Amino acid sequence: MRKWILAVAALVAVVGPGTGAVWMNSQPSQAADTIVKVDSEKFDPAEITVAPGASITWQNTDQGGVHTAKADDGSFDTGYIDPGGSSKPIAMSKAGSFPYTCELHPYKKGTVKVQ
Ligand SMILES: [Cu+2]
Repeated sequence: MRKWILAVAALVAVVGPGTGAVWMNSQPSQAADTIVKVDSEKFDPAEITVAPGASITWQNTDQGGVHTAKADDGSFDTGYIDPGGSSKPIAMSKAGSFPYTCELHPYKKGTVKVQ
């Protein structure tokens, strides 16, 4: 009985880490999904850095209002994001620093850095 338990423990020890590695290797695309939260007062995080080609999704955590994320230079615009909803993933293809605001609440400022 004790031998049997030891055999199972050894098997778990061998298989466990390997399984973890396989799981990690099967998730490479997840790293490209970056989420910025937006509510009535701020973008969170207000400044974010992503690699060229990565996508950002804005998530409206404000249950009471519509918000947007619109680049000052017009390079991206989420359009209206419903309360509790999310924008489409927006691909950041061009390198640079892109300040943006909420079209409806221009005092909210954020920056996307692509590098
Ligand atoms: Cu807003």
